[in-house]
Amino acid sequence: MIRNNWAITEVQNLYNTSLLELIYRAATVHREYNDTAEVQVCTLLSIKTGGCPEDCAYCPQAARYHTNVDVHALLQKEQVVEYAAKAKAAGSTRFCMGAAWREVRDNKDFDRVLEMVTAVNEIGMEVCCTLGMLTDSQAKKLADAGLYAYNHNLDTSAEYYNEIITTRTYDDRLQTLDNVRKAGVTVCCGGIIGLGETHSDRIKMLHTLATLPEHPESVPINALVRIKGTPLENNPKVDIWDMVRMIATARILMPKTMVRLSAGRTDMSVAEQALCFMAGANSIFGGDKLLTTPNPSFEEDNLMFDLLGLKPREAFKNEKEMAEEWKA
Ligand code: SAM
Ligand code: DTB
Ligand code: SF4
Repeated sequence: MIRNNWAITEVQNLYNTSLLELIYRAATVHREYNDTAEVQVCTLLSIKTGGCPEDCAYCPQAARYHTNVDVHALLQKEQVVEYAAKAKAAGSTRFCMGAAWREVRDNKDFDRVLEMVTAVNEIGMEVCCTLGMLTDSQAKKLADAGLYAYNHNLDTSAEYYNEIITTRTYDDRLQTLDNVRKAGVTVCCGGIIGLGETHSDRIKMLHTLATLPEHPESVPINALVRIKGTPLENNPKVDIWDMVRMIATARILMPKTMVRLSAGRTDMSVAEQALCFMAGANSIFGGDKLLTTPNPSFEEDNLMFDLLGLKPREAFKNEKEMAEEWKA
């Protein structure tokens, strides 16, 4: 049963379940709702990099920190489509374009992004964008252009948010998510662990996600990538068990959601990633770059898939299954 009325104490009890029992329960839910042999491979591209006015303490692209990021203006549509087609040929079925913007502005750059969305949709990939805050009319325009998903992370709990970002509020985030929903675009919304938050903050974030009016179709769980020059550069490395615990709890709370093992895989062994899949993760980012930081190559991941008996998930699977049910 899909529930949106989880009590915070229920989330807390799940999260604090002894680890092997938690993994077992998450694996059971995962098996019931999803094909556990399938993992979706998604690819990211930073279409506009660096120079961002926001102060997100983790981010290599915030202009105010001195990081080594390669700043560039908005790419051309042709460059983006070429990159997407290569990712598709390598087995990726979802393509996410990221821009280091605080919010979308109604200008020529946005028009170009709309064209990119249409072009990538036409090659048969699930198109996702992450462009910062959106108004409802901008969300509508993206939907009309063929956008399948919009990524907008809550990152952490409402209480801890101000420690990480001061240039916008948690409510701003929730408002954009609502605009995305209303436009009929699927929601991709998750968080980062390793920001210095407590277990209670993680529990609260999972509770917020699992009690939204509809669960996000996609929940990325990122391990902080520590970036030199940012305020969080010296944070301790995320413990794999914390990652597994987050994924397992998310899986139990949101059985049908795609739970994405997102940033942080370069620091994880195949055995550690296997635990994440066991605990319910059913997607990764593939290709040797995330937005600005390294990620395992397609070749490395293919070897991992062969070893673990996993296969890449096709694009638009939910829609195909719904169409089949309609026919029956
Ligand atoms: N500027 C837009 C925004 O913030 O919504 C979109 C791009 S932003 C880079 C997308 C997401 O990447 C952030 O919400 C954050 O969750 C994630 N991210 C950024 N830097 C990260 C890091 N160093 N480690 C892990 N995740 C990170
Ligand atoms: C998400 O939750 N993680 C991705 C995607 N959504 C946009 C981004 C991870 C970025 C990691 C740091 C970087 O490469 O710049
Ligand atoms: Fe800008 Fe997004 Fe990075 Fe925050 S996470 S500094 S909004 S690019």
